[in-house]
Amino acid sequence: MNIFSATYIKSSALISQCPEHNQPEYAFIGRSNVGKSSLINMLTGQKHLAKTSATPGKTMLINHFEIHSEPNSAFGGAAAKKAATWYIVDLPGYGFAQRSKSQRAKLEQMISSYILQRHNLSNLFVLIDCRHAPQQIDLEFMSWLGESNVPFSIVFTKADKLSRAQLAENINAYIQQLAEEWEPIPPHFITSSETRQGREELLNYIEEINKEIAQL
Ligand SMILES: Nc1nc2c(ncn2[C@@H]2O[C@H](COP(=O)(O)OP(=O)(O)O)[C@@H](O)[C@H]2O)c(=O)[nH]1
Ligand SMILES: [Mg+2]
Repeated sequence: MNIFSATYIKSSALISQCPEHNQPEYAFIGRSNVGKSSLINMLTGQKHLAKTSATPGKTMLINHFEIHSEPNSAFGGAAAKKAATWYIVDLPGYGFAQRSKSQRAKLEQMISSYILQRHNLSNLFVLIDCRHAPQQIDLEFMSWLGESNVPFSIVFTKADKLSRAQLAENINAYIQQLAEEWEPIPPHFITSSETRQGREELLNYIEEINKEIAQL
């Protein structure tokens, strides 16, 4: 897939303020600082599209970006070249301990109503820092997604921060942990916003879902 434009649309505090819900939408979520904004910038090829930060917990709103893309396959004629419009959503991070209890409750309420009520949410990408052992907060969040029938996949981030052997070890350990609860194991991707590892795989995955939706 070739992304030829990515534009910031708006930031919303409530689902009722989100843009029109007539296009497939892909949201990115995970703990504060896991690399959500960096991944969005890497995928779109625009370094400053989503605000990245060394200080965790900055994104407090639902941020919509509109994407225009086309398949990069040269085959299949005009139909296969059909351009697509879809949204990327940068969500606030969860589990940021330095927020007050009431602030956290408010954010959780906003995130869960977005996830459960946004009809055009085609897939939620749950980001996991590949350096860490499985964390309860992520596992519980994914269990809740499963119970709520929310389609999601896992994106391991910051792969450049580990050696090849350590990366393989950590991913295997994570998958073993997932296998205790999930059959089949949710789709997963290994990425780095530094080296652009995983970019093609993620964009192809999105393209496939977009195509399925277009055929409905
Ligand atoms: N080395 C490396 N650093 C990353 C990567 N992704 C994000 N970071 C850094 O991690 C910090 C948090 O990233 P950000 O995208 O703002 O995380 P967010 O809070 O989940 O949106 C920033 O300092 C980024 O530069 C990655 O793939 N590799
Ligand atoms: Mg962010």
